[in-house]
Amino acid sequence: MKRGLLKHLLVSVLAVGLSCKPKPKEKEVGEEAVQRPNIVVIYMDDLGYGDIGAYGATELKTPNIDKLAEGGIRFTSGYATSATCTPSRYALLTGQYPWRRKEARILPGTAPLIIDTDQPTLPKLLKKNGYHTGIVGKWHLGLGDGHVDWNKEIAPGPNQLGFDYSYILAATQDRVPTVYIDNGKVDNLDPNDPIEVSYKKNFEGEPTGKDNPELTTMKWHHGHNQSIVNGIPRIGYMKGGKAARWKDVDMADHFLEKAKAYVNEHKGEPFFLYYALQQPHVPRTPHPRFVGASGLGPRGDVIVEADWVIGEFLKELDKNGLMENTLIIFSSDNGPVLNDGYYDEAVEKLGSHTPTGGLRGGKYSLFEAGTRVPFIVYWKGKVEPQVSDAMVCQLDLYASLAAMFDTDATDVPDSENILPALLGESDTGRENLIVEATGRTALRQGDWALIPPYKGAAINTQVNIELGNAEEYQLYNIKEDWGQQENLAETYPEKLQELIEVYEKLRGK
Ligand code: NG6
Ligand code: CA
Repeated sequence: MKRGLLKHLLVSVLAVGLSCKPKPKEKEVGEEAVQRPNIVVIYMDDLGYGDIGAYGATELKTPNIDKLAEGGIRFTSGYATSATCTPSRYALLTGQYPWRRKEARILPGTAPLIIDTDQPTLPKLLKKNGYHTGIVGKWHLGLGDGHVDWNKEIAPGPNQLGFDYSYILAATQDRVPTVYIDNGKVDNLDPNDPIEVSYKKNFEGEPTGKDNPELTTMKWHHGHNQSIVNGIPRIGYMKGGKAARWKDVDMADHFLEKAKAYVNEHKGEPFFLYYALQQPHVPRTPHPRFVGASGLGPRGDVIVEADWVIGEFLKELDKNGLMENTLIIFSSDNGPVLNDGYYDEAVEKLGSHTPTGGLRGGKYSLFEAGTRVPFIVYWKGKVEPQVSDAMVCQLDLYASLAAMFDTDATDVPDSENILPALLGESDTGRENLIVEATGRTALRQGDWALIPPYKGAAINTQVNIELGNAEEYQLYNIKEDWGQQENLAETYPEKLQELIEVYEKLRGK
């Protein structure tokens, strides 16, 4: 508390001091000219545009996230680069478009690390600028060099990419290995019960969701029928490591404890925490105290749980006097999905809740709901509460934060400096953006969305989501047509041509 206050006072005194001086001809240099607030990125998994109160949800209550939105900037055109997890996280951490890297697709739990250790990353940038850097939560960017022994040090991973501290789950909650990894080592591993992981074949004698449905407490709908952990059938096979296996219902509390501990340990220095929550990705496993909390089934319950977790985390910042000195960015890695492979009543109990907020598509889709997500910037006493329509993307955090430290980001050209928009000082964000969904790309520019023709099914019937595939170009005015119902490609041939040219230039075609 004291330290935070002191810091704040010091900054205020300095600011007053500076403003009394005659206008400096040259930029102030040295320690105090550059601001170094703590930076926290709270990143949700599969949370849709309409899944929180501040973005229009009425059936689902998210008071803590809403407080961030009401006291900060609520962006209406905030984007993940992609409609799935790995590529969005790749872009967030590297500032590079994920379609430049063919490995940036949904990864199995055994995939090697897809970020080069000599590549620029957000944590490296912050480290260079005096920050301690940590990640707590979901990783899903691969680990190791392709030959990981889960019983030894697992590297390279986050700690080789600029994170001083990492406490992660390797891939997704529905993929093996179902263990936490603490700075490159499986947490709580009993050396007498080694872990083996395979995405190719089962280990002899190990039950699977496919062959042993009687051992499952959650039923699989598609995929998710391999190794069973805690009664939940997963993607991939795993053997051993019994003591290290996570308890799904405790995951939210467990990550919260780690995030709080991180803040407490590093409150005396500028810190960057990438807090990547696992909700509401499948399997949706609310702690018993949240079961039934939303009335919308487990998907709603884990969103309520995540909101509670965020509230507790904010309390911890507040308790330590850090609110005025912490820049918080809240967003999601991709849009919503209801049935993503388990029977968990997400569809049946949805009622009138609209996870997409009326946008078309969802997770996996090139339509807006795939990538347009809640995006909130909160910095108490610093950022004016407002709603901003500026187009902002997670890809831009790298160049924007670099600008905050007067650091050059020319090594990361895809990332744009939109710091004034992110701090609410300008309503101009990016001019355009290439969005990506399962390897396909599309263009957002101004009020327009352009989707090039793609072969393939119009709808993924397993998840019941429109993917955006069509034989012809699709052009939508998303300002006037929020739900992308009217293809204007034939009505505005010149606009169509203009956007095709922009798209092809950006894609290097
Ligand atoms: C899909 C899984 C889905 C989810 C997704 C990754 C099947 C049939 N579906 O392959 O359940 O795990 O991958 O989601 O296995 S993401 O948010 O991490 O991108
Ligand atoms: Ca996701």
